[in-house]
Amino acid sequence: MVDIAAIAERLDSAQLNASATPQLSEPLSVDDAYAVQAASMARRYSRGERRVGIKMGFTSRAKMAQMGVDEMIWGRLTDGMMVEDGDSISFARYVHPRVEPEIAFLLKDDLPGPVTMMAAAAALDGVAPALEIIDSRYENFKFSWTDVVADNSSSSGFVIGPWNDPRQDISNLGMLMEIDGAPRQIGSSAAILGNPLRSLVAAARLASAAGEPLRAGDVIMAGGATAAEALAVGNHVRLSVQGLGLVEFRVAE
Ligand code: 0L1
Ligand code: MG
Repeated sequence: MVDIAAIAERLDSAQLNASATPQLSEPLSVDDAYAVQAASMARRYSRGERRVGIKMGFTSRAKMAQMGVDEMIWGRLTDGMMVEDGDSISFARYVHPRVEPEIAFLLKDDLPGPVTMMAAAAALDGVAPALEIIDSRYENFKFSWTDVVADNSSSSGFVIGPWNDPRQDISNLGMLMEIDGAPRQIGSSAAILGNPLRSLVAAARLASAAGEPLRAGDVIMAGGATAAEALAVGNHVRLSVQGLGLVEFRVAE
């Protein structure tokens, strides 16, 4: 019998103390993995953090290939993970952070799933360029599919740029992620399931199936469009998305 609470406590402590934990010794079922995620997030909520949305993961071939998995995942976002556009993060608060270029959505209406792409688009208040800071709590950033789900899908931080009018075609926007002024990842929003809106549709379905349907005001991160890049103290990360603008942050000690 899997001890959901004990694994949740272990992953939560690894996140709180910014210290890696060994890979789990027993394989988890998908249901157990999401139960661990929910239990570890309940610990964060009990410390005062508030759920502000969800993130989708492994929605692009580049991310699946980088991490050796082939199915999407999701995780919860809290206000404690929010980083203001242009601010600095403290490297010491993370185990081995990485950054990846994304598209973020803001909902103006509740969006219980399953939904069509048209209904998902109609529920949008805004769309923005965004950077996700991921940080696996497992040693060497190595995990199985269910282990990363248990670890809240490596959610760690997110930075959102300017909100734009969602009534535009976002299916194939050029994305350039620079670190310290040098191009590090170049891609297209099309890498995210052919159109990031499909990730929102999947988010609505998965969140509803978990009994936490998407609500007005929620932020949804669509998933990395390219592979992620490791962060180091002193880095300045900047993402430019065609037609949506810029988002950036710095890495301090
Ligand atoms: O956006 C993504 O595809 C991130 C997946 C998070 C899991 C990870 O790569 O650690
Ligand atoms: Mg991501």
